[in-house]
Amino acid sequence: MSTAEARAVEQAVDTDRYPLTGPESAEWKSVVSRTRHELRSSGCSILPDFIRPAHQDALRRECAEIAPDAHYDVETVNAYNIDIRTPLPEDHPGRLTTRRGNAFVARDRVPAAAIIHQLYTSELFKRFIADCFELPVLHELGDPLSGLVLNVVRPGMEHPWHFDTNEFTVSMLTQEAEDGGVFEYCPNIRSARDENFRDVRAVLTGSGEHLVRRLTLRPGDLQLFKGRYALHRVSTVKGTRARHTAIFAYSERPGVIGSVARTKQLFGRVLPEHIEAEKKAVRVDQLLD
Ligand SMILES: O=C(O)CCC(=O)C(=O)O
Ligand SMILES: [Fe+2]
Repeated sequence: MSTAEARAVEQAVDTDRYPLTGPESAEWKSVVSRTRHELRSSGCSILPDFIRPAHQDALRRECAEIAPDAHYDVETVNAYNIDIRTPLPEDHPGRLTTRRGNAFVARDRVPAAAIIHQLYTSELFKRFIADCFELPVLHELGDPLSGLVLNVVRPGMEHPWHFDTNEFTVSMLTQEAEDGGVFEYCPNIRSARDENFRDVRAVLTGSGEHLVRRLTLRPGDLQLFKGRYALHRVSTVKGTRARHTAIFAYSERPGVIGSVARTKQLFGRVLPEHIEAEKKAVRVDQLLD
């Protein structure tokens, strides 16, 4: 850890409440143990005011400045993010489709000095997050676009019900909607062994209200979430202001890069790194040409 990194983290993060600069201290262990407990029981933990109130306006402003760079794509999706043409039985919840109403700003549009970028690349932050998720280590994605993104949901739009591909997600609201735009989720609605299509279908068709929890998130709160097992969405944003969330993607493996097809869909473009990675993936060996 460099002193400059520790200073940057200390400035923005409320290190009195969240002692990132004191790994393994008693305070660190106490926050980690509380977070682990919540993640085990409901798959979600919120760390309120993770960013100091004095820095929350800078956080909002930095992200609002890049929000116009979000890529919009009219995409019809299902909760499983699988091809909607996949043949499925009549009553399968994967047959229920919606328009994806959110848009992402890619990592290469986030200035290196922005708070969210400083956090994403911070060794202290990564170590803290890994410890909360009970993982030995976490790596930034090798993907130059999808590792750190800003999720933009404009008024009148929603980010529809879905499961994440990643087992865990780290995110931070940077700008709240005036009304609506609520994060809703169904804790542990499925597991690695049981898809529980009946309840998923109930939620998607509006009769599973008893399974849904709602979160009140504020800008600067950090959210740790196990989105592979919890169906979740952002409800329709109302009022005049868009809702912005920074999404920090990490992996247990180093060098993870998204496919060319998915990257094009999310960001409307690919970089040489994506094409290179796809070429390597189809080769039987790693020998030079
Ligand atoms: O913006 C949010 O709060 C949720 C984003 C989300 O669920 C996702 O990007 O998978
Ligand atoms: Fe998600």
